[in-house]
Amino acid sequence: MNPFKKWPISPEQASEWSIRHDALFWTISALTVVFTILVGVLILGFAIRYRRGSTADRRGAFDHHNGLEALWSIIPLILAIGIFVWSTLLFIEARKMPKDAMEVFVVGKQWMWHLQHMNGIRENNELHVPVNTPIKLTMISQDVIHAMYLPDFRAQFHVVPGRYTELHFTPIKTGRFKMLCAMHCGTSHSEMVGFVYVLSKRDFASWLDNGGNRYKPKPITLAERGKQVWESKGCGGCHGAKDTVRGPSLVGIYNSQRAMADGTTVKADADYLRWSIVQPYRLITKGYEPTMPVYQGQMSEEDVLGLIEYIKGSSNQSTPGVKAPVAPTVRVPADWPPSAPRNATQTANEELSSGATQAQQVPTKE
Ligand code: HEC
Ligand SMILES: [Cu+2]
Repeated sequence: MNPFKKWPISPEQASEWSIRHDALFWTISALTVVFTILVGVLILGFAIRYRRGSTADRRGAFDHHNGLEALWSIIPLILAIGIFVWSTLLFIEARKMPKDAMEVFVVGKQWMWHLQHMNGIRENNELHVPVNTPIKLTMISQDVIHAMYLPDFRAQFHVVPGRYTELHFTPIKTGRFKMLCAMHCGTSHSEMVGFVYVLSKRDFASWLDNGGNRYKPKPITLAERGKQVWESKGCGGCHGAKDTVRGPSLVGIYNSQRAMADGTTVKADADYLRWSIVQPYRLITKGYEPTMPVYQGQMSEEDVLGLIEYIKGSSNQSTPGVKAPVAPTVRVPADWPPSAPRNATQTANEELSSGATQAQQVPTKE
C-alpha cells in the first residue's frame, strides 16, 4: 500500500511490517488532507458567499445546532480512537521481539556501526542477513546516544550508552538497504551510514561459509594466481613473446623439448618448469647464461603451481602476463592450504580498514 511507488518519496518496503506501517501512515495522511480540504473549502466558500455587501439570503440564520456539534465531535472522535487503537497494536508488534529471531549485536560509536554476529563474524557499517528471517538487533552505544534507523524496514530505535536496546525486522526482499543514525550524535553524524545486505538463504549460507569477511580475497583460479605472481615478480621483464637476450620466451613451452646448454634435451613438463623457477641454475637453456634470479624461498609452492599453470595456458596467448590465460578447471581458494592462524594485529588491521575513514579519524578505546 504505497500510492507513491512510482515516485520514490518514501523508502522501499523491504519488510512485511513496512507494508502495514505504510497503510497506517497513508491513512493518517489521507485523513489529514481530506479534513484540511473540507474545512478550507467551507471557510473559503462561506467567506465569499457571506462577505460584506453580498446579496446572499441571510434569513433563518442560526447560531447553535446540537446535531452539527455532535456530528463534528463524534466523527473525529471515532476516527481518532480508531487510529489510536490501530497504531497501538502496530507499536506493540514493533516492540515485541520475535523469539525465533537471528540475533545480531550492534555497537554504535562516533561515528560508525559495529556489528557482531552470534557465530563471531564481525562487520563494520555493513550487516548481512538472510531474507525472510526475523532479525533481532541488541544494541548499545560506546559513547553518546545514537539511533539505529533502517528506513526501508521502517525500523528505528535509540542506541544508548550503558543499556541494551532492541530492534527487530524481517526482510522480505533481497538487496542493499540503508543503515543510518537518526540521532544527531556529533560532527560526523551524517557519515554514520552503512548498508544492510539482504541475501537469499543460499547466498547467506555461502557468505557465512566464507567467514563473512569481504576482506578475505575471493577464491581465484591457480592460473589467475600465477598471473599475479608473474606480474609481481616481474617475470615479464625477461620473458616476452619472443626469445630475447634477457631470456627465452615461455610461450607454448609446456611439454615441448628444450635444448640445454650442456647439450641434452629436456621435456618441459611441470617438474622441469618448477626447477627452472626455484633453482634456474640447475638446467640452463641453450644460448643463455644463468642470469635468472633464484626464486627458491622467495615464493610458496602454491605460487609456483600457479606460475606453471599460467605458463601452460600461455600456449595460445601471445605472451604470458599480457592476457589472462585460459582458465583451468581446478579452482583452489587463495589461501589454500589453510595458512597459519590469524594473529591479533591482522584482525585489528582488517577491522580498521573495514571501518572506512571514520575509524581512522577517531581512535577508539576498543
Ligand atoms: C633477470 C631476468 C629473468 C627474470 C626476472 C626471470 N627469468 Fe626465467 N629465465 C631467464 C633466463 C636468462 C633463462 C634461461 C637460462 C636458464 O635456464 O636459467 C630463464 C629460464 C626460465 C625458464 C626455463 C625456460 C626454458 O627455456 O626452458 C623458466 C620456466 C623461467 N625462466 C621462468 C621464470 C619465471 C616464472 C620468472 C618469474 C618468477 C622468471 N623466469 C624470471 C631470465 C629471467
Ligand atoms: Cu550516531
